[in-house]
Formats: sequence, C-alpha cells, structure tokens
Amino acid sequence: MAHVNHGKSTLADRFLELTQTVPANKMRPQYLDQMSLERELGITIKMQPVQMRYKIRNPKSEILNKLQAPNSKFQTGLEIRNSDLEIAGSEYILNLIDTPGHVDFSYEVSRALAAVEGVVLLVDAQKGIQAQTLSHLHLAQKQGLTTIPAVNKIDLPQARTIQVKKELATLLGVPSTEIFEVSAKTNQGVKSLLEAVIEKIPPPSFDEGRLSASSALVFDSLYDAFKGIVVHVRVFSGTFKKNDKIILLRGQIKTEILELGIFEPELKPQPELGAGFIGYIATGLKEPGLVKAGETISLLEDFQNKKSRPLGGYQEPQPVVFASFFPKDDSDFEKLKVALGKLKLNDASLTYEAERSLVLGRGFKVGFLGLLHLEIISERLRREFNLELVATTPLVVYKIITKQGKEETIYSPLQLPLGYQKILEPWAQLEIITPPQYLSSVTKLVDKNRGVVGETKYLGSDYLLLKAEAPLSEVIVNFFDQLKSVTSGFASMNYKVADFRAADLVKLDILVAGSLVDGLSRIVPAAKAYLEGKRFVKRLKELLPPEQFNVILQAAVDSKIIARETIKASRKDVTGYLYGGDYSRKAKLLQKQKKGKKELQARGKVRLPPSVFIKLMRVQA
Ligand SMILES: Nc1nc2c(ncn2[C@@H]2O[C@H](COP(=O)(O)OP(=O)(O)O)[C@@H](O)[C@H]2O)c(=O)[nH]1
Ligand SMILES: [Mg+2]
Repeated sequence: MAHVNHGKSTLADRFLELTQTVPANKMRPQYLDQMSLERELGITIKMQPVQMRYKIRNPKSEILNKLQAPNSKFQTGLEIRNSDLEIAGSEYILNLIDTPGHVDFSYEVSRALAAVEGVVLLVDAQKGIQAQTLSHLHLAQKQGLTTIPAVNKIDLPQARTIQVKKELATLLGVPSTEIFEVSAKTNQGVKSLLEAVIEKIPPPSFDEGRLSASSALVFDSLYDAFKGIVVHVRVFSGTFKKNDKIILLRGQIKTEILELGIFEPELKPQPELGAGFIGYIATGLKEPGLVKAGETISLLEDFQNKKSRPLGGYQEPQPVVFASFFPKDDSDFEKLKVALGKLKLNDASLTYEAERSLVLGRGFKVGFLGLLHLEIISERLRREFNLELVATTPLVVYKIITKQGKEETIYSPLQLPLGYQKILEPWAQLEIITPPQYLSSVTKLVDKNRGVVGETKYLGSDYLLLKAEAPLSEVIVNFFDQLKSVTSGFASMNYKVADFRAADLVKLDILVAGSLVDGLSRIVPAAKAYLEGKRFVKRLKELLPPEQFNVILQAAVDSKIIARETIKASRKDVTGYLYGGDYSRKAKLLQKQKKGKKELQARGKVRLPPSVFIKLMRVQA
C-alpha cells in the first residue's frame, strides 16, 4: 500500500517476474491494473489479488524458526515440517493484493487489509510521506498487521532516499536501518524485499478449534454471465471444494460451488481452497443483490451442525457526494438497475436508491466516495453496460431544521421546502502534508474555502502535517487541485466527514431556455451566490453545444435572475441538399424546421450527459 503513484503496481510487476507468475512474453507495465479504464488513466481503481510462488535457495535460520510454529499448514497437500525446512529450496506461496492509492478508493484498501497478514508500505523517494501513506498506515496498524516499510524510486536523480528513510523511521518508531531501499524500475533491492516479506510477515495461523468450522471472508466480487456471482475470498478455516454445498451466513443464502480457484491474476480453477488461501468461488447465484462484501461463507454441513460463526465483516462506507443518474432513454431504466447491481458487486462502496424526477424521468440517486469515484462509475456504466446517462449536479448531503424545529436530511436542492429555520452543511476534517515553505499559502487556501486551520506537526525536517477543517462541499470540488497548484504539486491531503454545522446558504437555480433544469440546482453560500451563478452560466455556455435556436442561460436565487448568457443559434441548412427547382419542398422543409425549433424551445429540454456535470463541478471558485 502507498499514496497514489508511489509505485505499487510497478513493484508488483517485479514480484510477478521474480516469481515467474506471468510469462515474460505476456508481461506489460502495471500488469495488475487489469481494467481498460485503469490503464488509460494510469491509476489503480480496483484492488487485485494474485498468487505467487517463490523458492528461497538459502533460507535464513530466522525464517526456519518462524515457520516451525505449530499449525503452519498453509498449503493443501504441503505440510511444513521441520524436515521439509532442512532442505534448501523451500517453496513459499504468497498472496499479494495490489491496492489503489487515491483517497476515493480507501475502502478498497481497508477491505484488502482484512484478507492479509501484513503489508509493504511503499514511499516514493522523491515525494516522501504523503497523506495516504499516513491514512493507510493507520488502517494497517488498526488491523494489527506486520508492516514492512520501503522507499521506492531510489534510482531517481532527485531521490531523497536518506531523508525519506529518516522520516519513515520516525513515523514508525523504528531505526532507519529497517527501512528497505528499492527501485521498482531497475529492480534494485526488490529480491531482498520479497524475501523480507517471507521472513517478517507471519504465515496464516489457524485456531485448531475452528479448523473444522469452515469460514471464508468475502472481500470483493464480480459478476460473470456464466458463473454468476464470483466472490473473492480469504479462507480463514476449513477447506472448500468444487460442488460443496455452502451458505452465506449473513444473507442465509444456500448454494453450491460451481468452480473455485486462485488468481494468477486471471482466474485459475483448483480442486480446493484451504485455510490461509486467497481465491475465488463461483456461486452460480444470478441475483446481484444477494452478496455483500464482508459476508462469511461456510460449508452448509458445518452450519447445520451449528458450528459456523460469521467473521468480522466490514463497516459500510459513508458516501460523501450524491448525484442522480437517469437513462437518456427512459426504457433503459431496468437496464440501469441491473447494471448498478452488478457494479456494486465489484465496488462495495456504491450505494443507490430509485428516484423519480418530473423532467428526467425514472432514475437512481447514487452515493459516491468522491468526485473521482463518481467519474469512474459513470464511465464504467457507459463502457461496461453501454448506458447513455443524464446526471444531476453532484452534491453533498445537507440537513435542515424545519419551521417546526425538526431535523431533515436533504439529498437534493429540490427537496428544500419553501420555509425552514436553517440549513446545516457537512464539515470535513483534513490532514494536509506539505513542505513547510508552503504553509502560509495552504493556510490562505483553507481560509478562502471557509475553513479553519488547526495544529501543525513536523514529520522529519522536510514536511509538515497540518490539520484543518472546512465545509465538505468546498473540499470535494476543487480544493485538491488548488492545493496542488499553490504547493507546486508537493502537498497531499486526506479528509473525512466530521459533523454538520449551520451556514448562510441559498439555493441557486439554473434556467435553460426559460425553464428550470432540475438537475442543475445547487446549494451555495449566500455570499458566493452571485459570483457562482455568473461563473456557472458562463461555463455552461462553453460546455453546451449550440442548438438551432438561441438558448438563454440564466442563474437565479430566490426566483431573482442574477446572471444571464446566450448561446447563439447554429442554423443548420436543412435545404442544402436540394438543388434549385422544387420550391414547395424547400418551403415545406423550412416550415418543418421552424416547427421543430418551436417545439424544442417550448420544451426547453436540454439534456446533459454526466461529463458536463462533472466539468461544471470543477469550476474554479
Ligand atoms: N524512476 C522510477 N519510476 C518508478 C518506479 N516505480 C514506479 N515508477 C513510476 O511511477 C509511476 C507510478 O507507478 P505505479 O506503479 O502506477 O504507482 P501506484 O499508483 O502506486 O500503483 C509510473 O510512471 C511508474 O513507471 C521506480 O522505482 N523508479
Ligand atoms: Mg497502482
């Protein structure tokens, strides 16, 4: 695990080569980024498990001792006994999960951590400790996982290897000498790091008493047209075989194992999956809603003998931003419903609920962990499910105190009643890591976004950890980009939602061709409403394609117009293909065009794709 871009997927490549998991002719950079979207964006979105085998030629005595622990039977058919360890060249099975590093995908990281014994914490030798280095480390420490710290990219001319090692050592409270130095590019130090994983991370241990009560934790899943729901599991106890009857303990769903196996990283069928293994189980279940991340799978037999106990499971993540998705074609509603169900299997952080809009028809209100998450989901719906969508402006959740003094949650500005006492908005706690020379710029930025700066702490001599609080709506929109720009790209940040606070907020409406576009309304600070409205219609003008008529764009607060722009008509020459003669046909066509324009104008219906909304959200404040 690491902050985004510190080299996790590239280091995984070297491990795959070293262990000959992927043949040389099939190797490509960031091999574990299997989705086309990941490859295009150059970032990891999904965690990806893979099983590797590695032989140590000259095992160190230390390793031998570790493995002599009782019950370290971690491979079916391979029992580690003292005699095995005496022969040089013991083979080890390693289950690796490559994780994403972007803050929007932290839920992926936390689910992966529940399936493993330890982590490699990677830090870029040039960039040093960044926000997700800290937040992920905290997650691993909470799980009590063994952490192996390593500095990556030591080949870079700008590498600050010595300092970064010191920073990491201070953070972890260990001597600098315990920090590994690697280059995932040149392969330097990679072998020692892999061997350290074997040496330092304990093999899976099993509680003898539970060996018979089979249990496997579902940490992820995907939908396959033939195999149904394929769950990704970490087996904690017992052994699962093909055709075994199983039960999902929380959902109380019974089924049979169609197929099971390991990740290479492609699915590779196996006869069985034993305790300690990470692998997949094809359940044959076709209803996507049946399986949730955090489920425990047990053999039906154990359940009937009352031996099965559910494993810890996961906390559901809290969405921070909501947008509504409507199919462009109303008849695609069912298709969208099925698509969201299938996507949720593969993205446990997704939440959604059916919704109806007067203008946009039937759709879903969808919750996301951030704007990048929103962007990824709308893109996956388009690519993987062939859906053309219309979306509403992404918004954080607000609360209002009604006239009667009751507290209500508002997911969309349209839900704002005419009268209310006050609006409360969510606030976020921020952790910003920045070189000290940018402290005043960062403070100014927090201030400009209605936030307040808290305590600061040095992490080594080159970096400061700054705590701050700010309204969530400011944080999710463009705070991060601004932070990057005022610190020349050096700062990073992490945030979590804290509480709700009262603020002077108003509803800003957008009218296109005279009628309100219900998906474009937003809640904004009263003091910023005028400027925001002006910017919004201006940006909208740039984003919308011209129609055959003049389109007037307006912004309004409390039914008062505060800004206006016009998109000039682009008159399509519908008669162009008619040469001379036949005047009456020409006239007819012109007549038809006029009528079409009128209809369009009357309906004022301008449908916006999700990409336009996401761009609108990125308007610089
Ligand atoms: N110079 C150098 N570049 C590296 C090294 N490791 C990774 N990179 C580059 O850093 C970028 C991010 O790598 P990636 O593996 O996708 O990072 P991830 O987001 O942590 O998975 C890519 O352009 C890699 O080629 C390294 O050891 N040295
Ligand atoms: Mg990656």
